Amino acid sequence: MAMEKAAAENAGGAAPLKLFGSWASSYTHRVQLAMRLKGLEFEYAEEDLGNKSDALLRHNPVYKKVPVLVLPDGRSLAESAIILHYLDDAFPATRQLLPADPFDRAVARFWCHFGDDKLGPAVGAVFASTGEEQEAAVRQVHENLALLEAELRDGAFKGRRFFGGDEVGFLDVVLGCGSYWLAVFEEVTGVQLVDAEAFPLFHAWLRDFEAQEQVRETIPSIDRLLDYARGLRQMLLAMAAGAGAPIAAGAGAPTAAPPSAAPPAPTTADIAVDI
Ligand SMILES: N[C@@H](CCC(=O)N[C@@H](CS)C(=O)NCC(=O)O)C(=O)O
Repeated sequence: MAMEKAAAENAGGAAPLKLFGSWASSYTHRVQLAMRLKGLEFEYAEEDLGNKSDALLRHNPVYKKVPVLVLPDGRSLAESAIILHYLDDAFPATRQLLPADPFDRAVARFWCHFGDDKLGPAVGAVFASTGEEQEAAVRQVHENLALLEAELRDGAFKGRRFFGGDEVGFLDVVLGCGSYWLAVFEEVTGVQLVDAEAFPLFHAWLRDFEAQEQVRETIPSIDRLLDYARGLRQMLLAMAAGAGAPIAAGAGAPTAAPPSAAPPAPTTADIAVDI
């Protein structure tokens, strides 16, 4: 089978692909899941985001974030969506996650951008706020989910089991690896985000995605995520109270790295939630 051959070739070199990641990072999970779906072997290095390794800073001096993929020859790539594109290009004999058609590829990239630019930050804002600010963030999440629901019902993804078609593809990996945080945040904040009646197609897609074998291998246990999210929310709310300013949430969900609390006092721009 082409995939097994590619995996064997990928494993047969002197050094395998190496992934720097963080256990709770949805961006890291994107790359782990993509490599599992492709049957690519890789070494994994867990980063302490509160005390980043020299290797991570050397490989990603621009953003200093995980995930980073290091190739067998030592070159490296950062940014999860870029890594996913690279994996499709560099291992053409493996299962392709992006669609073949140029227009469909562009549509998948567009909705990937939407996930990182609109949906993720709105979810992060719900997690990191309370009161009226949180209510506004919940409205934004619902507006964004309604846009995805409409695409599943009548738009680009109508009639498909997954965004990628019959199988999990690029956009499923991108959206799915952030979407399990919705349930975690619902539990921690007590706010309902994915109402199965309001968003039946999105809800069904997420359940189907989460049931996939490679997804179950990739996503940490809900209890571990809940513990982590509870601690992080407490810390964020305490910091916001100390800063005397509401919290701004960044794209995605929480990192293990506490934002700097050193003087000067954090402003809204310093406190972000990236999961
Ligand atoms: N746009 C980036 C986001 C990566 C990201 O936010 N990574 C977080 C972990 S989820 C991180 O490394 N945070 C450490 C920091 O911000 O210092 C991607 O898609 O890879």
